[in-house]
Amino acid sequence: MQLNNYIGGKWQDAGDANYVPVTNPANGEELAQVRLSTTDDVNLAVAAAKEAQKKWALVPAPKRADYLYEIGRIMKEKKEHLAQVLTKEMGKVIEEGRGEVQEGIDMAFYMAGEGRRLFGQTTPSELADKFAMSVRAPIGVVGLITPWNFPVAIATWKSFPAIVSGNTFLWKPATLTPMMAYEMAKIFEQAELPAGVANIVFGSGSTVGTAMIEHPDVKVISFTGSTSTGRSVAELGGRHLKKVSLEMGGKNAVIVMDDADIGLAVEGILWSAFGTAGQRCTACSRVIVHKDVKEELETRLLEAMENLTIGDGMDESVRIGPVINKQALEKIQSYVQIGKDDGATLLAGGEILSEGELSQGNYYAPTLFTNVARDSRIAQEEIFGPVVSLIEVSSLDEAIEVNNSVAFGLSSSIYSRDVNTVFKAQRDLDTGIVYINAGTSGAEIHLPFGGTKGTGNGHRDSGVAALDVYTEWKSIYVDFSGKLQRAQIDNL
Ligand code: UN1
Repeated sequence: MQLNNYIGGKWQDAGDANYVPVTNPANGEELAQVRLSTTDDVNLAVAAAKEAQKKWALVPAPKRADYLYEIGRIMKEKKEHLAQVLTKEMGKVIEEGRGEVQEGIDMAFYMAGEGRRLFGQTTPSELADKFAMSVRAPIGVVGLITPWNFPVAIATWKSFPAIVSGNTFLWKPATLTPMMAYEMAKIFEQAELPAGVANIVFGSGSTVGTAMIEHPDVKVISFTGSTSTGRSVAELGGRHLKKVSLEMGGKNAVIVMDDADIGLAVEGILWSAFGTAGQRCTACSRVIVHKDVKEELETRLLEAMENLTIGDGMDESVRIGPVINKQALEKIQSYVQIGKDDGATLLAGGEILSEGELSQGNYYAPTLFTNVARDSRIAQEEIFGPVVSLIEVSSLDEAIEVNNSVAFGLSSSIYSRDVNTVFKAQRDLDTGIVYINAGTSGAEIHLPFGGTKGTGNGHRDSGVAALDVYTEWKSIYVDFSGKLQRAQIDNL
């Protein structure tokens, strides 16, 4: 199967004749080939999106929402198929594949509801017989750059608020996971979304991403991916005065206090650290544990880790699938070496798994380090794999300080039964998302998603906050006095 661009409602060959294979990380099987695009393809897509946007902006928002209801309905109907494609191309276990598709369905219905809200504000004027209001106005053509770890959900977080608020978009999915974008294009077509509202251009960040950011008709860039790429996106976007929304890395911690329900904490850590093989920006990669329960937590975590079945995510009994590719395996392995060299104690894992059938795919053993120094590289840098570091502390204040000592601020979590402890923690943990008695992952789509510090640049995906990325406030004054009224002068 060869994947081509979807531009202006048509399937179009990309200009670059080169194809990149899409392989199943569970077994190396080639699933498809994706044709790479050139700057010309981007220009074509932007032109189609710009043309379509003029009409789309005039479609009443509740009508735009009807397309989202239809998209959500089709996604629901195709949920199992979509989940299977997702698991095959990305590797996450099928249960999580279904979960991710569900996240997209939820986003469709949630944002469709926004079509009947998109609330503005009315504000009293300081002058008599004058009415004042502010409304959300669409911005134009928006460019979406999405990562491979959530090939469908993250695209829905961005594209659905964009279209319900009257924009059209150009989407560059990750070249490692283009099949979900292809599936979504088919759904847009089936939902009869007007041509040019949704455009998909496959290709590399350096060509397609750069061309999108530099194009004068692309007004907003929404990016999710690594901090280093995000920084380049922001720099280039800044030069071209683009509104840039960034969602980047995490170094999320679970804090386990001495009064925590340890069994519950173990379950939360396992789910957040090893789910999606640790390849979530919300993954737990640090456990900050009170010294009085450290030993118990280590023992119980190790016990529980023995039951984690590893293999092809299509097998319903498997809990941990492969990582995305060989480079990811190497990166994880090099961090494990750094951890050992820095004097951390390796309690479990720490190796590439290559026995039997596992040799066909990219499998890394769930890995647990303890006695990790809080400032060591494995405790500070994002690894994006199934590796978790235990750090010992003696008090809540110290735990919060350690949590906040990293360059990222996406998600954090605390396990404690004490109401004072958890209320203080939710206030002082410097992250965009805080969980009390739950792991660091599992954000729901109707709440703002994003983080502080190196995780982002102040914008949020998801929730009502996403509308701020794709709309501009327009303030409207209606003077019905029939005479000249001067604000700041005549009302004194
Ligand atoms: C990501 O890892 O980029 O909160 C997104 C979660 C998911 C989304 C993760 N709902 O874990």
